Amino acid sequence: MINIFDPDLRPIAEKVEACERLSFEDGLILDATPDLLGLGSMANVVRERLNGDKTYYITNRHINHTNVCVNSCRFCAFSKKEEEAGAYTMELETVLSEAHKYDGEKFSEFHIVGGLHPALPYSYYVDMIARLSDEFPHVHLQAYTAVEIAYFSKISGMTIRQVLVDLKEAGLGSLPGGGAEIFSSRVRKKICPEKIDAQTWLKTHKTAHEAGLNTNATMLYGHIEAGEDRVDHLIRLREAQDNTGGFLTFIPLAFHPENTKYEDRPRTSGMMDLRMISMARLLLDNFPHIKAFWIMIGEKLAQISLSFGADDLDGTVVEEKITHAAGAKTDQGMARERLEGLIREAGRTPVQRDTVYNIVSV
Ligand code: V47
Ligand code: SF4
Repeated sequence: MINIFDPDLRPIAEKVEACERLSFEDGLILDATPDLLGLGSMANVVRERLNGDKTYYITNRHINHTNVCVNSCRFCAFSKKEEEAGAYTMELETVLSEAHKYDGEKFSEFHIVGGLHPALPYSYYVDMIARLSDEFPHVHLQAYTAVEIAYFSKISGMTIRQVLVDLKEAGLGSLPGGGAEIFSSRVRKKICPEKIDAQTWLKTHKTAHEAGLNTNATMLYGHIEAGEDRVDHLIRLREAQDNTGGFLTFIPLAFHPENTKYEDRPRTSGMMDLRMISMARLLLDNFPHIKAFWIMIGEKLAQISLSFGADDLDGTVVEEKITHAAGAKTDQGMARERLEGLIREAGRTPVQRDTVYNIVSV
């Protein structure tokens, strides 16, 4: 049942009940409505239609091999220049020993992303995947954002397709969803002028899907973007998914301003965090999953988001550096038992999944 007090939401609720696709204009209404509960209950209808009361989580470990980056995105507190204090780059031996650090935890995924290093050779990235794949044949390697893949293509002189095929042959399992930020070129030019444009991000994911690699998608919100930029971003992702069907999940990323060029901006509100999850669930009708990344929005809101459209909390993570560099107050990782407890308390059924949503245990 959908309870709505904003009359502008009623025609949208009728479409949701009839399983009709929402338009750009509908998206603008969702982005502006004060009726968060109306919005959330519509998103919950879709969430339960697609995923019942299941809530997915994964036992994963994040590894960031370097924070050195040739780009200087204005929203990023993680990256450093090579000579700057706090800059680090792991030797491959260190990446391997990091991966072994919690042996016995039975991770099903390593999530690996890093900066665009000015000097590391292309072989470093392929060897990292090959060696991890050799030592951890049962762990799925979700590594390198589209931004990194495009950079590898630049430094190696190979096409994006060749890079993806090469990495897949070495053992790459899928691509994470980072680097999408906001597709609007007006905003992108301001917040990350050196980063690949939206077309290149989308083309890299399309090429990955064609090469048999699934990928995720994200949107960084709560900085200088407007409502129409958020709706535009989601609709462009929906079109991309219509073409290839290779996206697994969408993750809205709440901007953290500390230690960034936008430090004077407030953090996102609870209203906005829940609105992004609900809006994504309603507009991305062809995405099987919407992930509430508990690291970014906090355990408490992530738990509530399970009734506002989200069906996935991501995972144990162990060590998160990117959002914590920008002032995240959450823990860096969470025990599997705690994740399960949060899900159960929210009235949902915890389902342990692997990266591509095969069920590991219920
Ligand atoms: O692309 C950078 C974002 C992303 C900040 O695929 C920031 O399952 C908030 O994409 N405040 C990398 N966000 C992380 C990422 C991700 C995370 C979890 C799961 C998955 C997945 C992907 O982090 C970057 C950028 O959009 N980011 N700085 C910041 N200050
Ligand atoms: Fe580099 Fe990525 Fe940070 Fe941009 S967001 S500065 S590309 S590490």
